[in-house]
Amino acid sequence: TRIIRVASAQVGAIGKDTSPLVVVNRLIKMLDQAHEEGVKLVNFPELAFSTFFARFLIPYGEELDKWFLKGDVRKIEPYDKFFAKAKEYGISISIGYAELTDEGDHYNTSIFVDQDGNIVNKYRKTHLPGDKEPVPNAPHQHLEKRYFLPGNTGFKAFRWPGTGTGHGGPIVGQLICNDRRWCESWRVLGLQGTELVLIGYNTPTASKWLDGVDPGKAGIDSDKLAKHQNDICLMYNTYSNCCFSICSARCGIDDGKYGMISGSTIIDPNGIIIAKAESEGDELIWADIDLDQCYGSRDRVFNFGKHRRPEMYGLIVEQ
Ligand code: CDT
Repeated sequence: TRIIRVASAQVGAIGKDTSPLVVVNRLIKMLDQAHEEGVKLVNFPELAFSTFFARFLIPYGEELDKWFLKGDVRKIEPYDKFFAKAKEYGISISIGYAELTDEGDHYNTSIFVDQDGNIVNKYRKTHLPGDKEPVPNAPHQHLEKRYFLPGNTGFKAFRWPGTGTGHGGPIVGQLICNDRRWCESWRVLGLQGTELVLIGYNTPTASKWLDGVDPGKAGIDSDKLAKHQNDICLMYNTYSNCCFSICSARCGIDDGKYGMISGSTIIDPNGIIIAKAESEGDELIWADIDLDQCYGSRDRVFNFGKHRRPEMYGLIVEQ
């Protein structure tokens, strides 16, 4: 067995004017709890340090760049306190933030920082949802295509060494929010033998306005429908790629009016949810996962080498 204790840190409402230090202290509180529980890895949400600013129309330039972090995020105040605490506890983390590069490019990014404080992987979000131009008359906007460049890192699996689980460490991959809805993202990680997929999300409850789905037709309200769609993509893709997944929500009602779904999960290779957040706010959930469990279906029904027919899938990669 290769058992390791992992956690998902769900982060509740953050207002437009909430100070970064207040957010950092909330995240540290969850690190404290993780440390008490003997957790080795904590997964945090997409854009975890601020409110989901892509819902606002913000002028390009200085005003927009205030939402972004430039340079080594581990060394920027007050975020440095969060990274120092994780290192002190020897806890590895995956966390999302808005990245401004030295060249002036903007990305929706996630980093994996190991137990010694080293950045082992940087992933930039591939599938950017929403719009470049504001949608007239929508109650609020989703302007990721306006503020971020499409990620250029690709879905790169990496080793997380020093965990004591043998085999050179777990094989890990990162995805960000909308990426989780696309089976292609998962399969590219699956083909690299990924054992653990880490995901953060900001999913508005008002999906009728944002993605064209009419919850009325599904007979349930938009919050329930969005949670259902979140669960099914995670359960199926975790199962069909023979891995574990940890998924963390930025949720709650920001500024009293912008609702986002909760429902953070840890899921096993059978597609079973083994831990799930129950609140609409900050909450740490954890589970002991045995990475050897990835290899049952990997050797049988999802033995990629034996059963896949890539020669029949060409349409998927045609433009
Ligand atoms: N942040 C993010 O990617 N959210 C999307 C909602 C898009 S609705 C225009 C998601 O897939 O959850």
